[in-house]
Amino acid sequence: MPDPTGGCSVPETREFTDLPQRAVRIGVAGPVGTGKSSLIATVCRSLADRLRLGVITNDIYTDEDARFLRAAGVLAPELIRAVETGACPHTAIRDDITANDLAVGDLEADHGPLDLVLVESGGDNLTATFSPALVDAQLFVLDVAGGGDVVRKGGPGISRADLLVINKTDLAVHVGVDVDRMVREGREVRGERPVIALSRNDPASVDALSAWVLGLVDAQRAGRHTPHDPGPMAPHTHADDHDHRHS
Ligand SMILES: Nc1nc2c(ncn2[C@@H]2O[C@H](COP(=O)(O)OP(=O)(O)O)[C@@H](O)[C@H]2O)c(=O)[nH]1
Ligand SMILES: [Mg+2]
Repeated sequence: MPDPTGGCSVPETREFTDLPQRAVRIGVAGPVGTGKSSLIATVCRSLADRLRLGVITNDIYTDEDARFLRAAGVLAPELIRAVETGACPHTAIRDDITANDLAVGDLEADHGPLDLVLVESGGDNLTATFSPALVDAQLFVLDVAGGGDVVRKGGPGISRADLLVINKTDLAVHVGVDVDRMVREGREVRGERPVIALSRNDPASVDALSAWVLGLVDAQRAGRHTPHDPGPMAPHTHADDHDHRHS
């Protein structure tokens, strides 16, 4: 009787539930200096005893953020990896996510299983958002020192990231900014999407951020969270690079 498999071995059927669970991925975007690396350090300090964490940083020319986080001692150094984008940061988190996707995959392969990988965008302007193909959810970080009007300047991250963070609220009194107003203006443009006023020196606000992260991880695991695209940046070109266009 002929071999019905034609000599090929038939792979064992695997239940969906047998598949290894991949880490939930959260992207952290926002302008340079708003406190993205510090926020990641805060989340790691707060949740390292509850989640197996990893971090991928993006810098244009260096691995500065990865070195900062390793020096801060928030995770074992091998759980923090840098991607040098070599190009405008939004390219690596949205237009061609290959380097970041591989970095997360390699980190999990080498040190997994992990529960959560935080991906920090190289600081860009108000237009940069992550592709939902790279991260399951994303937060957008502004700070009070950037000015009380910055929420009103809008953009896809401010309006539609899964979470908007108004950071460094401890500085508000020094820079004459009304935090409540910034939060209110954020809520006005974001509808149901949450806004957190954060300072790393304010434990209640750190607890709120940690609760959001844990809720997101739970929702993603339970299939209750659908990654969504905050939307593209406005079409633009780079004046000194005629082949580089985003539409
Ligand atoms: N006062 C204050 N400073 C902060 C806070 N978070 C971050 N910073 C400072 O803001 C600066 C930029 O932070 P960093 O995390 O490197 O920003 P990134 O460029 O967005 O990653 C650093 O000097 C931080 O120490 C905060 O909650 N309060
Ligand atoms: Mg940083």
